[in-house]
Amino acid sequence: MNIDYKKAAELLKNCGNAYILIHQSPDGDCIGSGMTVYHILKSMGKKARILCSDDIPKRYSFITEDYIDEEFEPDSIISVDVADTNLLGKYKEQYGDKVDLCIDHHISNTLYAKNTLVCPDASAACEVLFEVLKEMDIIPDNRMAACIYTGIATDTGCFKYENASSRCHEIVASIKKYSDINYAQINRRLFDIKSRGQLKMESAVSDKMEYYLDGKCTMITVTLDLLESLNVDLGEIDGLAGIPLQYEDAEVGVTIKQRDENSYKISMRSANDVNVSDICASLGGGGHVKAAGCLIHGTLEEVKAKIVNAVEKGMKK
Ligand SMILES: [Mn+2]
Repeated sequence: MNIDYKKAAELLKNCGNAYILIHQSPDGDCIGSGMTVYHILKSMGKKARILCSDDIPKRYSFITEDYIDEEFEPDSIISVDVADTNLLGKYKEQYGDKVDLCIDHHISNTLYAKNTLVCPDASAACEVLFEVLKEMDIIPDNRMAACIYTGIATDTGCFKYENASSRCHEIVASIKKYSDINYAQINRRLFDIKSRGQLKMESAVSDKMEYYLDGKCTMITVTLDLLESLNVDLGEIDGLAGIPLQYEDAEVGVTIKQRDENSYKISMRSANDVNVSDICASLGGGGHVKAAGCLIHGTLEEVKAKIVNAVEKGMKK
């Protein structure tokens, strides 16, 4: 059932002790919104626990450092920024059909929860949560402000993408007004700093970038061998997908990450009008119009050929 802010606020007030589910390959928005719900519940004297199928990247440790993991029997299951139960990874089987409240901003939300607050116009799940907090008469404290800011800033690419609406700027303005934290330092943490491994990885993949379809389709590849030779782990390289679009003539930027011997995870980004959601759907995946992904099986050469073929068809549309 679709619900409004008011109903979501009411459910949060009455949810009892809760588990908070966030999506696999966690990003700033699901971590920020998960931690915001955690703080809300804790402030109301409830127990709260965040469950994620993958480890939280250390880049976000500044918003998770006051998280305390404790075991308890939950009264409710809440999910944030999770459009589909497949994104729950190893928790799908146990909790996928038991979610009481889902707060999300993906238009593709499958309405798997008993109650769903989904706002497709919101830049981030954290933006939706801000509205819920308002409904609850809660002014975000410094900790919540850092979480909400992190979600909005990361999902808008530091306010660069088209989803950086006037409303999202208003929310950030209001958060800044009532909090006392160093936002420049957060931005540096989220968007600027890199480990030595990441720096080495960026130069390695840029150096070997491939240019297809007259340079309109650019492609970088991270193989397991490359990860190993540079001593970098998969969790450290979530920022690579923007690199292929840095080339001036690129329309579609493709990042290929090897999963195992014969499977590759693809991230696709569109610079202008090409719909990469459609292209990835034709390859068995999906996502947003300008940022989508899929998983392809085969040898690396086969995978690249499939991608170029699908991108070429997608460009003609
Ligand atoms: Mn999000």
